[in-house]
Amino acid sequence: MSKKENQNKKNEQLDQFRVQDEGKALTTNQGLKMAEDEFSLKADERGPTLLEDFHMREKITHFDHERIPERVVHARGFAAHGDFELYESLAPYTKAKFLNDTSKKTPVFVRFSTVAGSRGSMELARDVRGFATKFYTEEGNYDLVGNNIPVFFIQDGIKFPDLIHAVKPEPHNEIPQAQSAHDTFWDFVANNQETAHMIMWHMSDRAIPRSFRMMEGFGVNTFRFVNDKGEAFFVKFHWKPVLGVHSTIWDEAVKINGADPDFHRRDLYEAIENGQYPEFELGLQIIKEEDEFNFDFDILDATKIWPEEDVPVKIVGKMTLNRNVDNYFAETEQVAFHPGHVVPGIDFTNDPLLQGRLFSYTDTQLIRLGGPNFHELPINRPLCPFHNNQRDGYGRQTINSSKVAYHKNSLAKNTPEPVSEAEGGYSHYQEKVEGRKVRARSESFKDHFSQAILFWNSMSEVEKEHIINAFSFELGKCKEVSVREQVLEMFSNVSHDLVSAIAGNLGLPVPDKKEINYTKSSPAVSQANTVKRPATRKVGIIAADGFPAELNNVIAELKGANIVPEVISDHQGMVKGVDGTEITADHTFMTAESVLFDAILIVSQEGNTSLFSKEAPEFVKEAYTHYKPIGALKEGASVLKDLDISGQDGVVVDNSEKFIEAVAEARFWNRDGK
Ligand code: HDD
Repeated sequence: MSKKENQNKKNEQLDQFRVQDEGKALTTNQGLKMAEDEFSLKADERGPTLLEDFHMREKITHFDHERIPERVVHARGFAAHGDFELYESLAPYTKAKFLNDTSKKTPVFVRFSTVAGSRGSMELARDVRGFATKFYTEEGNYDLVGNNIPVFFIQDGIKFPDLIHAVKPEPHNEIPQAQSAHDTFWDFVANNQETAHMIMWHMSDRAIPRSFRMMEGFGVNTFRFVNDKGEAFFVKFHWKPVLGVHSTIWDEAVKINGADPDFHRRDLYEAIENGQYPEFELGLQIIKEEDEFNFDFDILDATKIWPEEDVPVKIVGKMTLNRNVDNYFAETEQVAFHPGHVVPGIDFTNDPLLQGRLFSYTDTQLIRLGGPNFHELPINRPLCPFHNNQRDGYGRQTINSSKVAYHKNSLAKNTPEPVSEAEGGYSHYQEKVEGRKVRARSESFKDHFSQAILFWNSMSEVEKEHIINAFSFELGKCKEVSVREQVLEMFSNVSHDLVSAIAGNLGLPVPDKKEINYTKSSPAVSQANTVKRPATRKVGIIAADGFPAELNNVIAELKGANIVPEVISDHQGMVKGVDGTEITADHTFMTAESVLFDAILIVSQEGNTSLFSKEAPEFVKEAYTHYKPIGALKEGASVLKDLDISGQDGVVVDNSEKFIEAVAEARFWNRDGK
């Protein structure tokens, strides 16, 4: 469904490279049709294979070389194509054409990822999520390479290898995979206290998103906009998901990893295939140059947010993801992002983390994609023409037919020729820089705790409880007591309540109160204040043969609210209602788990098998303990009675309108008198 109808210029370009092998004759890579593909060439039927067998050699050699190095970070990811539309011209701030012309759609390719795990790791790891967008603009590719958390662990790019060495599996035994819950990570945290603010986010629900479609994205670093008058502005980029920001809870995440390690990619893939296209609005925070020093933090420090209440986020456009890739390797694995891929009107600042990033990304593509021509891979090609004097290298595709490959020249009339700024040539913003060459951190970067406190102050009670649990889990997995103690010491600078609760869980003494009195909060960072919609939520309907006729209407109503109902029964195939109507069972209790659904609607109390009467209440109970909406239709209500949950928050009987409202609410934290 998503495929052909969502054509854009990038996909037209990719069409030139798409190959359909189905229905074709088998050939070698040289185009030679082969008469046999099952048997190697042998000296006699039972004899040795011959070196002469070019077909076997080619086939096996290619197979032997199929793998490329995975990304050193963000190895596990999933991507989709889409379009970006601009709501209003941003000409007063930037001359970037794709941000000036509201009549144009810009093709995009977005890759979401986890950070620490390797390419085959589970997706519901407690981790930061990458959110990288490539805009194929008429002026060249612009990459916004962000995360789902607005701040970062470190302030200077030179520390990135240290951070990653600490969080990756420990080198002596390569344990644990895709987890920060181990000694080296927390040792790094306690000994590099600039991590404090990021760790608060990392221990929050943000690190276990419900869906890639329900996360915010942030450019994190401070960039610069330049308009056509040469005026510059500091800018931070935001992506706001139209469905709001939602998370799983830890117990659920752990179980999802077992039930469906591909949970997030499946969710994105299916949403796009179903035509429920994920949408994200682009937001900008803009600070005038003259206001650079008007904040109680340094606006170039990537461990700081610009609180939205102080610097409002201006919503300027929308991105819609509407097409899945045709080939994971060719597109998702080979896409190469770089925060240094900019267009006129977008420039860098002296944010020292950004400066480090500007080196790293090309460098890593060289090893990962095997040479300097990765820009020629179909997914990485700009939509506009590109010409320069760079030549040769592994895998070169273009045939540059001129004999001139140098500048300046007379033989090609001095072309390819640099273009003036007025004609669209990129020209770096002429920032005045003065100072001494030093290896140092600015004094203005040394407050590591105020915004960590701000984050804590902004959390709801439930969010605070989750943060305490996350710290207690992570530190509880650390073997070294000294590491646990150092972390407690460190976070006593953030909240005495927080460390007291964690220390209680760890059975350790509570450190002295050290926190400064910082009362500011930012409601925008709490997920309690997010948008809530029923759309695209997945409802598991437990129904057996003989289900009541009303179910058909309920399913229609759920679909009307853009909810995705899936039927679970004691057998697959068709399930028959009392009135003779049939619905398809998408799952049995063997193929589905309660944690894979946003809500459960129980319709039948018993099915044909004893498994039904055992599993159906289990499904409901588990969803209930995860604070999810529970609906019951007709005899399903007796399951609620048996479980003693009737009348609890978010438990709805025979009322589909109320049930849909509950699905939108998603979690009911006040159950059981809490
Ligand atoms: Fe990075 C990949 C995001 C700091 C070095 N980074 C990578 C990806 C994302 C980010 C989303 C995956 C892109 C994809 O899907 O292919 N990185 C960030 C953010 C950062 C950040 C938001 C902080 C603001 N990164 C950062 C630093 C360095 C790197 C400080 C090194 C000095 N990042 C890399 C890399 C990667 C990468 C090694 C690995 C694969 C790749 O680039 O293409 O160059």
